[in-house]
Amino acid sequence: MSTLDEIRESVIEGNVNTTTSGVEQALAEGVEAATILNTALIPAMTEVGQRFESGESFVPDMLIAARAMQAGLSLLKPLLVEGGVEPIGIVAVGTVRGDLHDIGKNLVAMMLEGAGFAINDLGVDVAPEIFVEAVRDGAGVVAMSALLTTTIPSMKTTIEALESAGVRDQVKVMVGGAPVTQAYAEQIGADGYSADASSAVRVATQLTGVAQLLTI
Ligand code: B1M
Repeated sequence: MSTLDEIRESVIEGNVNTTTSGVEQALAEGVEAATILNTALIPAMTEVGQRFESGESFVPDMLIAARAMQAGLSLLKPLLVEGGVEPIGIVAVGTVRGDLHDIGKNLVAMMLEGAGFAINDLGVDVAPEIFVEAVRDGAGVVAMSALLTTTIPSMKTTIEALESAGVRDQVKVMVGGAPVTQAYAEQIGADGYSADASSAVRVATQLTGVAQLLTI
């Protein structure tokens, strides 16, 4: 079994120790951080989700797999986020109200930080008024993540809260997460949508007008 296969299995089993030792080993073998992320960690979570869906595994299995994934990610973070200079903008990132999934949101935050944005991480289960407050505190982009079909309506509620608070025109809103689509983003009046963390960087830089300053 290759080191990447071992990492994938370790995450699926929720084994923090073998996930971290596997990631360390892969890095020592010269495997790129992005390759470890995209070919071992993320596919492992996809597999965990499929097993949950088919009734083969349960919520605790997802939880321990998520812990192992986060442990692996924390080793990759310094490599994915290269020290920026002056921030190119402030992004308030959060998982919307009612939703506790934060791995995708953390990845998006990490990639945006790597691209030079300052991140105001609002966490999970973020109420619309907290996003409003973040805009009043200077965020130029609100980046909302949702993983549940039952929580994506919170994105619309948040945009409405930004409008009611009179700050909608001060901020660009971008949305993403597995159940979110470009069509849904347009329907709720978001400015941008992206399917994954790396395209989130492209969208954020385009929305803020800094894309032309970077080689993205
Ligand atoms: Co949950 N869960 N979960 N879960 N969970 C899913 C999402 C699910 C698809 C599993 C399944 O049935 N196959 C399903 C949702 C079904 C649906 O709504 N259609 C589900 C369910 C049902 C639930 C509960 C309701 C289960 C229950 O209690 N009965 C419950 C809800 C709790 C709540 O939030 N209120 C629940 C709980 C949990 C745990 C807490 C146990 C745990 C989360 C732990 C954590 O996040 N710290 C968990 C997990 C781990 C998952 C799966 C297995 C993995 C999610 C993940 O981290 N993926 C997930 C199945 C799956 O996704 N295959 C599942 C890896 C991550 C890198 O991908 O988050 O998609 P993702 O992020 C991607 C893109 O989506 C995108 O970029 C990321 C990187 O490329 N992206 C953005 C994300 N946000 C973005 C924002 C952007 C742009 C791109 O711009 C702003």
